[in-house]
Amino acid sequence: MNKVALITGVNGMDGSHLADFLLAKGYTVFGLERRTSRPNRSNTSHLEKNPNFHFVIGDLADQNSLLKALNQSKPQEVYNLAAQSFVGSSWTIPEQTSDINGLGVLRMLEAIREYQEQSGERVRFYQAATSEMFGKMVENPANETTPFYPRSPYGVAKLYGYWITKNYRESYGMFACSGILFNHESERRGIEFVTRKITDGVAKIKLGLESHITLGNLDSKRDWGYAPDYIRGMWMMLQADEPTDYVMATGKSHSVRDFLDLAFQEIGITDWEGYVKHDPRYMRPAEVDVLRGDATKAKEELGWEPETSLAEMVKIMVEEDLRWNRIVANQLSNR
Ligand code: G4F
Repeated sequence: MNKVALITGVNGMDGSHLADFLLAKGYTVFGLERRTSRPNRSNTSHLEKNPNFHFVIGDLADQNSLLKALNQSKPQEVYNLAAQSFVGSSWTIPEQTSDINGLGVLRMLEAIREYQEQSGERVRFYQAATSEMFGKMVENPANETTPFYPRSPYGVAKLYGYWITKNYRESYGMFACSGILFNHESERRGIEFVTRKITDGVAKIKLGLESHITLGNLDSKRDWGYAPDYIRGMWMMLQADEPTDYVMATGKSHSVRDFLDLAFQEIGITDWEGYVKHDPRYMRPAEVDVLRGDATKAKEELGWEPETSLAEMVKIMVEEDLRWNRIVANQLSNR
């Protein structure tokens, strides 16, 4: 019998890559999406006709909808990737961020507990935790024993999700674990995140569609990896003999400036300063200055390692944004 997985947040970058990954492994995949008047399926429209993939309606704000989704899909594995994922917005909508990123995890764990009791089946649960929980970085690089110091409502809410997952593992013996993933990006990244904002902006500059990119803090540093590498790590965590938490990271930290260097290099520009403007609107009330992770535990226990370098990832992202912007520009000029 093929395995069945339920993914929350399936329309996001991670959710859509994970659906592709699990389908290629022969899983039947159910993707939870919220009811909206217009579903946001730009990352998942290619799955609509796949007979092994099914959308299911549900919401992390509605526990009963989660139980229904579990009963409908009957999964062996649940990947909780749904979240208010943009750190910057967590100061504007702190309560909604806390509800979904914090209490939403509790609702899913409770729904799984009830589903397990009713059906007699066992479910393995993956929680998308984050390096934002390290925030001020008490220790550099950070590993699974580093104390947390979140710097945003987003980070604080994710910390609740992390602790409640650990607590349900210890309280009820659930196979529940958190992946403490450092920044990971791809060509499917939302345009509001700095990496995609840069690669899309660079592509538009190359095609003469824009004259500049407007950004905030160029000095902050992140440990950036390629999302499909991290998706593989999520799956490996749920195949382990015992549930536990893992840091996943490249171990290397680069500034936003370094990212700009690499992206502009892809279009043959080395002196990019004149193409980048500053706007204080993109500065945050509290910044995470630097993030860098130590993934030794994941390497030793799971055999997980990132395979794609930052330069390779930037190349993929710029090429995809060039391709996409060309299509849009052609469509507009043919009108
Ligand atoms: O791309 P970002 O918005 O990502 P951030 O805040 O690091 O969060 C991402 O990674 C986390 C893991 O550590 C995830 F949990 C989270 O869900 C998300 O995936 O910003 C990166 C850095 C920040 O320091 C920000 O201040 O880039 C800086 N930045 C400078 N100018 C900008 C901009 N960020 C954005 N989004 N837009 C700018 O114009």
